[in-house]
Amino acid sequence: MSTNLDNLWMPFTANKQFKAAPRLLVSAKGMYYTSHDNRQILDGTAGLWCVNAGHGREQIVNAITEMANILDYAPMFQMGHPKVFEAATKLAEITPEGMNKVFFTNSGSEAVDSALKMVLTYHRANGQAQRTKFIGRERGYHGVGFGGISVGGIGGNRKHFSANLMVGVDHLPHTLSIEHAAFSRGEPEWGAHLADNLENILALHDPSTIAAVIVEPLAGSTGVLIPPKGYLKRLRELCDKHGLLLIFDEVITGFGRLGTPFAAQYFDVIPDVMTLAKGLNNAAVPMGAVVCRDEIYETVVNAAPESAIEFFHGYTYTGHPLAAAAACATLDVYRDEKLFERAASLSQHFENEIHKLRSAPHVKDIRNLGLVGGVELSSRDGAVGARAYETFLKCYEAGVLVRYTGDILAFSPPLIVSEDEITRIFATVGEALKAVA
Ligand code: PXG
Repeated sequence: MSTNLDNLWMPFTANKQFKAAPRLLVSAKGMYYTSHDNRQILDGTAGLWCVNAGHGREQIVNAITEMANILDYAPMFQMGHPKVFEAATKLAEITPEGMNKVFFTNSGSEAVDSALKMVLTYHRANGQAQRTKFIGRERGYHGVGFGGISVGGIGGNRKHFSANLMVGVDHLPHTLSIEHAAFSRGEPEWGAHLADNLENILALHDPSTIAAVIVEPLAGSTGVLIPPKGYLKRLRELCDKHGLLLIFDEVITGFGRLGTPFAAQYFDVIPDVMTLAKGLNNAAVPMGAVVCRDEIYETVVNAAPESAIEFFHGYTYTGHPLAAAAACATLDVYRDEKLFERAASLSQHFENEIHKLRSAPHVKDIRNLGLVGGVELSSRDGAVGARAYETFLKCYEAGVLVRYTGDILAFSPPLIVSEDEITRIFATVGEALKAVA
């Protein structure tokens, strides 16, 4: 390979291992990447769970190109530009009723940290400044900001920074139980009672000091953990009972992954705040967002003195014109091509195909909902993650891109995937598992 790999420090990557045998993607169209060795790679992961409309969409590319020619950049502090207001309006058309206020960021991590600050600002404006603590969940992933890793529940992402995490954070137990719910199709029957642990945690704190609970409705990154039936409803009820806000981190579940615009609508549980990114603009330009209930915005804005800034937060690139143009075009593509409905209609085939892997070697559990799936493998003694890594490599060699975390394989194809492509993804994984020791 002629590309010099020395200077780049790669994120969440074994740098030495990667640079010894690199895998570069040089272009992408529709469901396929082209690799540096000129092979077509079927994208079983929508990039990193983000290219929901498929790659290289002309409408989105044109919107970005046009905007680059019209307005490269505009400040957003005490200024604005039309496209970012249009993006907020279009987004509010698909958010749950009563959640119409949008704060833009540049990533999911920034969306999470912004949401935490928004909640603290709201409680203060609402006369409850003592509500400062947050409750996250084990195995939660909320990005990599100090706020996000504090409420997040991944040991590996926290251990080097443990002395510097946010104070006043506690965690719910995660909801995965292979013992009680292995090979569940869709939402597991077992586990709604796990939400009641919130009462135990609250008993250790004074509930009136808790600002919010933050969870992914379906935990993606740590291996596709599907919420047990009734769990999220129970969590909502308990938050209401104690006056806590509920934040859904929908960075992965947003934009049709479950066949509805957001997981909130799928589970019929409406949070107070949602964090978004990834599918928001098909990942064509970095962008995230926080969406909140109207009352949160109104309370904060109305509590501030005349002409004073209400929320001391924002980024140079908040609402960047290129990101906003990409968001508007992406939301049009989702609507015009009915891609969320398409995801819903493909989900049964996806479920049937992924569960065919039950008899494949090493498979310990299979989990799925909408167009998300996880296959958990038994780990090789003393080498957690090796089996999934080798399976990922074999799939890549066979022209299919999958994700893995630990010994869990994860699948989240673009919503334009065909039934045949779904079949191919899981058949390829089946073959790979036969070849892995
Ligand atoms: N919240 C959730 C629920 C996420 O999944 C973030 C926040 C952070 O977003 P940014 O844009 O700051 O990365 C995420 C990101 C994987 C994988 O393979 C998942 C993510 C990112 C990279 C890889 O599981 N999720």
